[in-house]
Amino acid sequence: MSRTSTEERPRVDVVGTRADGRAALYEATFRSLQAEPKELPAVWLYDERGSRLYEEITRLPAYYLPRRESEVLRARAQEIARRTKATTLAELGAGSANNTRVLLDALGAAGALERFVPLDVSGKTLQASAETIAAAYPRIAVQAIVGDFEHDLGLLPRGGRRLIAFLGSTIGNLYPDQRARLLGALADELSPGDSLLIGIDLVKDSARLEEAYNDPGGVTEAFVRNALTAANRELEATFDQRQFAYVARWDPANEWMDIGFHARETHTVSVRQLGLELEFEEAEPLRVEISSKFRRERFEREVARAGLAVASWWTDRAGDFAVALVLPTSTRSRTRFHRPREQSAARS
Ligand code: AVJ
Repeated sequence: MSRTSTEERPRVDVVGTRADGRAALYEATFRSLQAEPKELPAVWLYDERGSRLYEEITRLPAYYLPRRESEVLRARAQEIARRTKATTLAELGAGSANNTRVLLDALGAAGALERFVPLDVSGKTLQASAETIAAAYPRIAVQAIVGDFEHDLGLLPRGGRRLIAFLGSTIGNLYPDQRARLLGALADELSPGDSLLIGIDLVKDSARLEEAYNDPGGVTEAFVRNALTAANRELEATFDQRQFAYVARWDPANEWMDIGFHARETHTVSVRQLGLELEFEEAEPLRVEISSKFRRERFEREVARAGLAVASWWTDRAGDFAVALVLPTSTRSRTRFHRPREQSAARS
């Protein structure tokens, strides 16, 4: 890429990779692998190969999520631009930032946008998408952050009106307690004038959900198996692909897709970097991710509990997927929530 001599700084700027990021990941992995059921955290899915395989998933006919989200964003982008007047668009778990372009177009046309801040755990994917975006939108600065949205929200630049996008139903990968923590952290991070845009997959017919995670060509299986490959490489683990059968099924009680493996027979896996010897029983599950599906009421309640409010809820025509515009509340109800009952009754 050539630059003109008048340009004073690179328009793509990558920061992040906290020194303790790795330690936190190893620690979480150490804990999860000994939990019941055993689990390999979903971040292991997103190395360079995993990010590429996920791109392939987004093109699968049965994997409706990105297309539905794009339908909603295209219908609402101008309204989002008008209502948020964002000067900074940040994106958590940006990946290739495909659906984000709809927002960049609308915010750019509205004239206030100055900066795009994608945050992702995969440095290589992030660098590539930051450069693509910078080339396509020459008038905005791109400031990429290599990081994990559960730990690195503090790295987001401050000032102006910020729109923080969390698209693709990535929020579905979090357990309810992690989700509450993230929404709470976002509530702490948002100033008046800032806003949040969250993409949410909705509860629907279980057959369709299971088809979305069991494509006949095995792309999704290859994507999930790549987490074992990544753990073998980075953690000196001995997961044997032949010993694990891929399973992705709907859990109606928790309303999430449960995605991972069953051990084909009793065997042991060692994870050298973590000092672990894991005993697997025959048919024992190894979870790699959950993909939670939502209902409007529950989502609104969770958001309210964090001291935020759903200002708009938009779905595609089929009602498969929702995008919620979430705003900070002026009266921080999150702190009020924990106050004794008498006090709030006395005020009304
Ligand atoms: C990127 C987390 C939204 O849960 O649907 C796709 C990941 N896993 N197929 C999802 C995924 C298997 C995806 N998210």
